[in-house]
Amino acid sequence: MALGFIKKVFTFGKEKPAEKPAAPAELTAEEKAAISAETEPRDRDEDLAVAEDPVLAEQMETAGGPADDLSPEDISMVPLELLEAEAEEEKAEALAATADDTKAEIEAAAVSDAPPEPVVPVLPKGFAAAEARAPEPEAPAPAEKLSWFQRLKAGLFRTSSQLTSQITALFTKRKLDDETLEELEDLLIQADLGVETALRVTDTLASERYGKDVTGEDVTKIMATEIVKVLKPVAKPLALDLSHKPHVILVVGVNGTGKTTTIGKLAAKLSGSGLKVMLAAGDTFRAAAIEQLKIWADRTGSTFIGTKLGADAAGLAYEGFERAKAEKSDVLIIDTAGRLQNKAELMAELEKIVRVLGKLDPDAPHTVLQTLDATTGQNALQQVEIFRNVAGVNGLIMTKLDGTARGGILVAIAAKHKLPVYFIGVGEGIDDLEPFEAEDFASAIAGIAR
Ligand SMILES: Nc1nc2c(ncn2[C@@H]2O[C@H](COP(=O)(O)OP(=O)(O)OP(=O)(O)O)[C@@H](O)[C@H]2O)c(=O)[nH]1
Ligand SMILES: [Mg+2]
Repeated sequence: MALGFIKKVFTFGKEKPAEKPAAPAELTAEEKAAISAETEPRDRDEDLAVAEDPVLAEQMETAGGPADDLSPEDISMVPLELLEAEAEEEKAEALAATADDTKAEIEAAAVSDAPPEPVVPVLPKGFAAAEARAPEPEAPAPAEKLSWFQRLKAGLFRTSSQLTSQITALFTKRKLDDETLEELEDLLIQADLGVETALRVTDTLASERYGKDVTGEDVTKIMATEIVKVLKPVAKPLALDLSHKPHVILVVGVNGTGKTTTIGKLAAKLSGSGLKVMLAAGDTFRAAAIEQLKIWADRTGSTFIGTKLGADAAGLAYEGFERAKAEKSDVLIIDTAGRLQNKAELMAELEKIVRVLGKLDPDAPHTVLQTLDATTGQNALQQVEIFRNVAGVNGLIMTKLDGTARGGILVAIAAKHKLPVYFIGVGEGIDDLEPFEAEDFASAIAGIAR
């Protein structure tokens, strides 16, 4: 049973999560303020509009006034009997005309199958019949969804185009010598790939092609192969040991690196696979952070546990763990407040959360996930170093790989820390989190087709 679950979850990143009904949109603080301002009773004087030039009653036109073309004198001069006789005559003529029209209509209907014309009522002056609504234009066929690799390639386009154009420029009509090798090494280091990977590429290139003509394409191919060698050992699925009930995932990282959003995306995948998920709002510093996680819980059908603003985060983590155990949740994901790795006091708080969870289960937290923002560049290396020492980080997720020119940093982090990279984030949407694949990533960064 547990094994079945594990197998399912091992591949959960590949499965499309079941569609969950979106939670009703929450009102933002501004929207609430706008609504209360609108419903607030206002000063009466302010409400009453005063006409600048009131129209006098005697100047007002009335609908039932005398006809313009007949003066009162004219009317009084016509004998009453004559008027009545004329009226009778007109009535008879009108009746005869109507009878003729009706007869013609019946005859026409008998020979035609066409649907009768709709009766258009005569509207009073000042009104017009609304034009018949044109039929709704047909919705354009949905654009074909890009494959995962296409999305990854698009996300890493800035990284790869910068890198490949520099490599192409360097190797235009040049033989491979020490000078070009050195320039290539600098270029790869500047692209955040790290010294180790840069040396791997130049060493392989030198051993295979030294003194020969080399094209930019030759170099990017070798670069992709070397990047795969670095990434392959860290591209692992997130293993969940569901015998724990719950498997506890603590999510840590610097401010704004995508912790809460990533938790939401993970919860969507897990609950979409039929697992019972609980989300604990361990970021007790900001009311908005608690609310943000609550929205993700609602969206993903996860249970939510939070506490009041400013409460002890370690206490909430403990309480969340106890409740998740009692409710037999499969996975408990604990959000934490973002913190800079050099703020000792905040880092100590993180240490406390880990310690407290360990009291309920010596193996907990079973996974300590760190989110890294791909746009940060080199600083991410140091972030991993410190969070790893303090909180025992044992897995990484790199976010914001869409549209960054610094995607190469993931290669440097993999080479240095050798920590598993479980997923990568390529957008803000619920589905924009994909299992990390070494070959895909290397090809996308080198701008080559797969
Ligand atoms: N483009 C893009 N934006 C992302 C991605 N992941 C998260 N974001 C956005 O990054 C911003 C910060 O994300 P959060 O999830 O709030 O980050 P956090 O680490 O929880 O932030 P703190 O709680 O303040 O420390 C939000 O606007 C997210 O929508 C991603 O993969 N791509
Ligand atoms: Mg957050």
